[in-house]
Amino acid sequence: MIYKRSSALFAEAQKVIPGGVNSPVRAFKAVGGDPIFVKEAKGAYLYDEDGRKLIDYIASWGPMILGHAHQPVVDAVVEKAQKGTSFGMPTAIETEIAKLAVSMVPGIDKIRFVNSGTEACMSAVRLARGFTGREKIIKFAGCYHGHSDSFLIQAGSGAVTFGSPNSPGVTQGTAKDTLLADYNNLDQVQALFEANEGEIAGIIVEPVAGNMGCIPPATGFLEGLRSLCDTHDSLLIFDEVMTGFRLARGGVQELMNVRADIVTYGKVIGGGLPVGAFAARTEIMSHLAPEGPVYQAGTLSGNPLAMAAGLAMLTELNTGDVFENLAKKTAYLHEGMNAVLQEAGLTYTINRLGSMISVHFAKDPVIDFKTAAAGDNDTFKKFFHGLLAEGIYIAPSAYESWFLNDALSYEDLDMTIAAVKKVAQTL
Ligand code: KE4
Repeated sequence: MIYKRSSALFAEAQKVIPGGVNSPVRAFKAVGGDPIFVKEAKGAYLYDEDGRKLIDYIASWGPMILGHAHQPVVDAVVEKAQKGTSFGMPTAIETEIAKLAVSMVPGIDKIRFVNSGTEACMSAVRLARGFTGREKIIKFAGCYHGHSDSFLIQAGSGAVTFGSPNSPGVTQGTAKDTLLADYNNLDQVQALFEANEGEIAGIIVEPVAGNMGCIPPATGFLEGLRSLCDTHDSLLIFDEVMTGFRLARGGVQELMNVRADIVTYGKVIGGGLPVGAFAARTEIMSHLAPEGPVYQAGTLSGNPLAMAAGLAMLTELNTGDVFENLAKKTAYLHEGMNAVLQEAGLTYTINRLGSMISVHFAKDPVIDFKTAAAGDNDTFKKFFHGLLAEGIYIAPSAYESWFLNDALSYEDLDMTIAAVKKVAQTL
């Protein structure tokens, strides 16, 4: 089904923006058709340019955990904007949100704000290299840590969706310092350490993967990475850009009781404005400029407008039981979808953890990139477009997680399950 106004806007956009979008995964390349252009959003609903109301399951890829245009966040942004949005000078609000974030997350003493998850992860790796004096990092096939050169080596998310995990423009000089292992495979990580003894600055991992669909860590996986880093004096970097302030107040470190050395953030921490961050204990963060020699900077880092949105968001999340509510809603959706997909006699598997969930049309359990890639993408395309026609917007790629927001009502979930039931009959 095409949506006239969105398609017209897409044609216009392509004249002046590469691919018509400012981030590839929005272009619907993985599912076909023209992307939907959103006019506005409120709560759990998107309102597209063709006047349709859609129940939203990507929440801007995670940030809108409390729903769109959440009033306390809007109020904070409007108030701050009237007093100036950025000064390039320190402001008190940066300390306020930094103190709150540090109080919510175990194992960190200090935090540096940047403008995106990519910047946070790129900076965290540089800090790990500066702190250890080593050059190599280990990442996992299918995990995505943003578009910095060191990470576009079998990255997940958009890069995998395009089927070209190694991006042109990444030099061999860079690629040689990124070692790859399969997610949930500790033996491979052990082998990499043995083959590169004394050369590995750290491991960067999505502690719950969200860029191959949602893939929880196997039992003992994170603990195993922790132990290997301790044995080899390397740093463990948890990329919590997706999971931070989403799966628990203290993220996966709290949920799984595994401590990282450096943790990166994005998405939720900015309340929908461009904010990333990376955090660690004082011993590590003291290596960062201007205190230490590891350079990192940013014109708009910690700007008051973004900090106001982030502070309002974290303040909302710091009290109440949004994480438990979201986990219950996601379990309800899981059970409902499972029942109707099974009834339709389909081959599928559903992965879920907290408010992250994904549906894979694969016969084997999806535990890493290889098993995620074995999913039937043609069926996923029909599933995506069928749901869209029913007013349900899920991630436009099988390599993405869905993100529930707490504005979703159980009626919305029931409508979604009914739509899945209807679409499942056509697959
Ligand atoms: P950004 O630079 O897009 O803010 O964050 C990069 C990033 C880092 N780490 C993880 C675990 C991430 O998931 C991301 C970004 N996630 C994608 C969605 N899978 C953002 C969507 C997009 O690229 O447009």
